[in-house]
Amino acid sequence: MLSIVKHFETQGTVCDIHPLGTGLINDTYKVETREPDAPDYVLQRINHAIFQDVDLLQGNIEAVTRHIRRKLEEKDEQDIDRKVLHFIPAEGGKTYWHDGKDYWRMMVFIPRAKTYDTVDARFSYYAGSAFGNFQAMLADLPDHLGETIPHFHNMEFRLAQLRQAVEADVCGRVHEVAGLLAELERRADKMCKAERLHREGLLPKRVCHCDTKVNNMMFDEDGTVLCVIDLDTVMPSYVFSDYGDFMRTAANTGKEDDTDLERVSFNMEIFRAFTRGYLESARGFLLPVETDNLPYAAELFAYMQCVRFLADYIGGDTYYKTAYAEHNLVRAKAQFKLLQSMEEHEAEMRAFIASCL
Ligand code: GN1
Ligand code: MG
Repeated sequence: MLSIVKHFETQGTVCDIHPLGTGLINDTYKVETREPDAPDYVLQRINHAIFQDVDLLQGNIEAVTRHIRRKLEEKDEQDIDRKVLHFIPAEGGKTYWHDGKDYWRMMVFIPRAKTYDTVDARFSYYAGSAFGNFQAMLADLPDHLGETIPHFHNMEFRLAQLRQAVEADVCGRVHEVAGLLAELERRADKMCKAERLHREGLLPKRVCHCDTKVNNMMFDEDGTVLCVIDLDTVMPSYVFSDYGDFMRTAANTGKEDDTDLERVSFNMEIFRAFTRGYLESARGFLLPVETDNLPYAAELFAYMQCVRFLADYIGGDTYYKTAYAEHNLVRAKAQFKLLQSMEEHEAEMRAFIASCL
């Protein structure tokens, strides 16, 4: 790895490199430097099987970080280097390095920042306003962003993938999951509503983050949000993506891969706090069709993630990193339990959103 780092324009002498974070896709390392005035760095091996067009990927990320940096400068923000990611140029002038086999990139490590896998109501409120703000800052992005993963949050496409996996049944796992598959099919039509609204010209695509897991956000020591990280999936999507994925990850009383379904349920306190923050910063640009459908957005992302984990399980675990044989199945079941709990709270969600507006 040291030989990889040498191709980037970094400062200081590297004294340690160790794994960082819990992402399911890329491999991430922290690179520490000896000199106190040299920054530490984050080194990532980009999962090239998933992000096949690395040039488009980094082009998107550069456009987004450049735009946010300019916005922060215009607002005279302090501490800008901790509020937007800074990618390091590599030999050849790109922000990635291809070693013949793997693609690598480096960014400056943001000091004294924390990530969390679970957050309380106060942090959720900050997170809501940060993601609303992120979308608002990118509303006038001049560059056109490509889809780094084609059809990424397209529910019709994800269902088609699941059905193909079921049809092929390469591991003979379909019979074990017949009950869950039937529950998913029963909801399929309702869950494809966003695609229908878009085709009818009623629902716009905007620049979204598309991976608003709670641990993709950096918090300062006082709990305020510094910035949003993991920008690989920033692309045009429905605002439902960002609202829904945060609900799915932060407003779950259990874990994404909880083996005890009793622990999994929808946390209304987190829902309320995040929604309040999000609507405060995003209501200026949101259309009624977007705010009306936020309860659907929450359900959609638990549902979509269940479909994706289950398709990967049936297909032989080729996409997500897994720690044991049934891991994707456990994840799918936990997401389904979360969905059921959200469904029970649908009317309550609707009433709260109306009260915020
Ligand atoms: C992946 O890399 P990570 O862990 O932030 C995935 C998301 C899923 C998530 C499920 C590119 O995100 O879409 O929601 O796992 N990212 C990609 O935990 O597929
Ligand atoms: Mg991540």
